[in-house]
Amino acid sequence: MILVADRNGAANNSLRGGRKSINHTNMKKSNTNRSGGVARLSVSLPTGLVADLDELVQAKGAASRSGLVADLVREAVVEHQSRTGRQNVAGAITMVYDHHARNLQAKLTNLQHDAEGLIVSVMHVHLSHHDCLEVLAVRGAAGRVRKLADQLAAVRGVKHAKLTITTTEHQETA
Ligand code: NI
Repeated sequence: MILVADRNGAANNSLRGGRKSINHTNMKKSNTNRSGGVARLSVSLPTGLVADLDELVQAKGAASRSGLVADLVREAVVEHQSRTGRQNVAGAITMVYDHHARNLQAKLTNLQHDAEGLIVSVMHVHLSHHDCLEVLAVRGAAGRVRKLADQLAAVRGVKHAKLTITTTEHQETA
């Protein structure tokens, strides 16, 4: 199969386990810069995974295999960059907590005040008698965003906390 990627080797991390290889010899040197242009490369995937990929293309209504693979690669790149700490990211921290837990509200409030500048918006939903759902829209250095999410998740009484991130840097879409 043929897929399109904008970075040499980036596709390596995007697909789930199993055999895979990327034939770099098909990459044109002139197309390996990170902005603009399209590079063609061939990859080898287990047959079953190709069938899964095609099903996913259909299910998601993606324009092509290339478009879907490019999306998966971008997701993996953003995820990777978010661990380096330097990249600016935007995203949401979604959490559910029992507001009856001792000192929980005060701890969460303190952490959010300490993360000055990171939180741009907060939505609070009283889910049930016990549980609250809170969604924090965040923007800033990846390391700080991730640290805040980890700190909130660690507070006793927080049942679930998940950080979803995207990039704030403009990217060409294939
Ligand atoms: Ni509430």
